[in-house]
Amino acid sequence: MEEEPLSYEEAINLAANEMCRFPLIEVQGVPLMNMIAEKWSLISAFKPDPTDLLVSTYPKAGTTWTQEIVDLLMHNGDADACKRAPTVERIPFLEIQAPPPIPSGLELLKSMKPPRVIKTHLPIQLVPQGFWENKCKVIYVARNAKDNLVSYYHFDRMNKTQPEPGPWDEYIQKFMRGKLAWGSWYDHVKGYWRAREKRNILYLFYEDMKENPRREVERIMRYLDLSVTEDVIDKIVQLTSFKVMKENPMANYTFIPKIVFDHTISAFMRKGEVGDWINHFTPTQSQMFDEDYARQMADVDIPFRTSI
Ligand code: PPS
Repeated sequence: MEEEPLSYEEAINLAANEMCRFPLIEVQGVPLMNMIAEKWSLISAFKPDPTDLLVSTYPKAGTTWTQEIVDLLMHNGDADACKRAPTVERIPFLEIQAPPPIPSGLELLKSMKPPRVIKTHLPIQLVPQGFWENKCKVIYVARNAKDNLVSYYHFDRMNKTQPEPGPWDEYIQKFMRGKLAWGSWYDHVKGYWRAREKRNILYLFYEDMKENPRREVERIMRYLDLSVTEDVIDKIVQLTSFKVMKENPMANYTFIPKIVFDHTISAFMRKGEVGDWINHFTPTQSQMFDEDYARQMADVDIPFRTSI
């Protein structure tokens, strides 16, 4: 007897259940979701076009915000044009391999003509060589370690494709040891920092974007060799404020089914602040973290701010 085909909802549930909480597998010492590790040779062989732009971050550092700014700049502030599809369909996530409706980055890239904006969380040593050979522009966004860690913790609670975060205290340890998906925050921010001049990387800070979004939008505009009017810049600043993006279904990730991203546990657009770490770290945890931070960051001077 022929089996009844699965409904869309059933297929998503099955896919999500089967692929729920992917284990991490190391690729060149960097833990990645197993679905990514399995496709690694294809991902690292990806050849971008010289006109493609890479937006790179450690997870939860301000990727979606920056993607929205870039998309709006490229569409002269046209809000409707930037609502043509959810972020993951407008801007392929290079390495992602996840349950539907999240499209595979490589598949999506095949269907799009350059110039494309491409998202990645890969540390610099894993970025496909083609990006450097073709001298692609790269925007890197970094966020202070404590807020980045807090945001990642809440994301791992609601995102059913990544390993369980476990208790907060243990999560801090995992972050410090680089055991979370996409590896060490410390190596990530240092890698791009050291390469920024040689590789013409625009290195931005989440804290600067919060402090003066207009200044940072203009910085991105200049880097992209674009020119938009003052009014359009004002409009972009307004459209990419936390409040507006939180309500934008094409930017707030609510299109992803609850079985994959459970916003009732924690919203993707959670707080969008600098300094929320203070509500999570106990004084003892904060001191221990700071001492370890000083050791891990002793060989570099990156001007991170944990408050503004
Ligand atoms: S991801 O999954 O790695 O792509 O996540 P990412 O977009 O890098 O980071 C999500 C955090 O960024 C906050 N966010 C914003 N903050 C300020 N303004 C705007 N417009 C904005 N958009 C997203 C989002 O709320 C997450 O941070 P937390 O601290 O968890 O709120």
